[in-house]
Amino acid sequence: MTMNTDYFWMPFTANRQFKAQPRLVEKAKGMYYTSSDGRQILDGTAGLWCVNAGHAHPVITEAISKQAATLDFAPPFQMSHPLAFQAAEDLAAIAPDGLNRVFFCNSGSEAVDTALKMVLAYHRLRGDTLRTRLIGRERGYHGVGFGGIAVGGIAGNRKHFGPTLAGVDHLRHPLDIAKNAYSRGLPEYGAALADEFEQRLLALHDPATVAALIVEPVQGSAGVILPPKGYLEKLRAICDKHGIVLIFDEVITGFGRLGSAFAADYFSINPDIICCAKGLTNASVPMGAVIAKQEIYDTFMQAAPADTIEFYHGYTYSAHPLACAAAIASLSVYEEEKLFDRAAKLAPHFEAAAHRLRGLPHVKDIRNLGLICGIELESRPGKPTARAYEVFTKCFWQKNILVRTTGDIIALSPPLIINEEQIDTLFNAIAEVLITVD
Ligand code: PXG
Repeated sequence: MTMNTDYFWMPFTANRQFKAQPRLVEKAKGMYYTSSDGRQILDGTAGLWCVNAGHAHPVITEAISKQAATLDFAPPFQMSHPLAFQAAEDLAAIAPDGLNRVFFCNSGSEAVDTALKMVLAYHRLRGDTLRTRLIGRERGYHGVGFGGIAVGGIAGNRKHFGPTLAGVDHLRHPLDIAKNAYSRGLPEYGAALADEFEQRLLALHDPATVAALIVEPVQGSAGVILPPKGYLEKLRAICDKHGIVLIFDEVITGFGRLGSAFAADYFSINPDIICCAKGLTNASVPMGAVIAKQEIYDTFMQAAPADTIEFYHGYTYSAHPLACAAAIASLSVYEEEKLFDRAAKLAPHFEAAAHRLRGLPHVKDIRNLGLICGIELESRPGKPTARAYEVFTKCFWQKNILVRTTGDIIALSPPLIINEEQIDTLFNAIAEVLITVD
C-alpha cells in the first residue's frame, strides 16, 4: 500500500521528523505489536499507559463487535440505554468507598474538565460561592482542554495558549533527584513539600476561596514523579481542614498500574473525585469517567428544582454504547484474570530489573512504583530530549521494543499481563541501547 503522509496532522508528534521515517504498527495481540515491516514489537508502554489487559483481548473485542451490531448509538441526553447504568455500577463497585456516582465522557482531558466544572458548580449550589480557585501542580499533566492545561504544569503544553483560566495556582512538584535518586518505590524525602499548600498557597489566596486541588497520585507524563512518603496524606488532611475538594487524576494510575484498582487504594487515601480513562476500556474504545463522592451528586439533586437538569454538562458520546460494552468487558477481564494482583506480584521483579540499569552511561535516576518506571538520562548539552529520543528510536528499530520518552526520561508502563522474562527483555534491550548512545 502506498501511503501519503501529508494529510494527517499528528498529535504531540514532531510531524516532519516522523514523516521522514514513519514508525507504524498494523496489528496487535497480547504483549506485541506487529510493525508494518513485519516485526513483533514488545509493548513496554501498554500503548500509552492504557492497554492494561494486553492487546485485542478476545472478551473485549467480542463485546465491542456484538454491541456495534446491536445498538450502535443512543442519545445520551434525556435518553439512555441499559449498558450505561451497568458500566457505571461496575465502575462504582471497584472505586474507593463512598465514590459511587459516575459521569461518563470520552477521554482523560474531558474527565478533568468535567471534574473541574463539577466542583465549581458543587460549591456554588451549596452556597459556598467564594470557592472558585483551582490548584494544580508544576509538571502536572491533566490533558489538553483549557481546564486541564490551566491546572496542568507542563510549560510547553501551556505557553502558546494564552492565559487559560483565571484563579489558578500551582504547588511545587516533589521531584528531588539530589535527595531521592534511585529510590525504590516511594521516596523518603519531601513530604514537607505538601505543607507549602497550606503555608504558602492557602495563606496567599485565603483557603475559603479554594475550590479544589487536583493531583496525579503518581505524575506520569512529566516523567514519573512519585509522591514522597506521607506527602499525599498531608494533602488530604489540608483539604479536609479547609473544605477543599481533592481530585485524584487517575488516568494513568487507575486500573491496576500500581497493583490495586486505583492509586487511592494503594495509598489508602480517598479523594473526593477520581478522574479516569485509558484502562477503563483497555483503550479499545475511547472513554473517560469522573467518579464522585455520593454527597457531591446528592448536592446537585437537592439543589436543582424538580424536573430540571441538575448539571449543564455532557457530551454527544457520553456513555457511548460501544464504550460501555468495552468498559464492562474490560472490568470483567481485570477481575477474572486478577490482573491488579498480578501487577502487584510482578512489581518487585520489575523494580529489580529497572534498578540493574543504574551505573549505565547517562543514567542519572531510576524511579519506580507498581508497573511504572522512569529512567532519567543526563541531557545532551544544549539538546534536551535528543538523547532519550535516540534511545526510543533504537529500541524500536533495532531491539523491537516500544518505550515512551518524555524530555530525557524513558517511561515504561507495560500491560499488566507482561511476564518476568518479558520484563527482563525490556530492560536488557534498553541497557544494550544505552551503551551505544553518546
Ligand atoms: N490526565 C492524566 C494524568 C493523563 O496521563 C490525561 C489526563 C489526558 O487524557 P487524554 O485521554 O485526553 O489523552 C492523561 C493522558 C505520555 C502521555 O507521554 C500521557 C498521556 C497523554 C499523552 C502522553 O506519557 N496521558
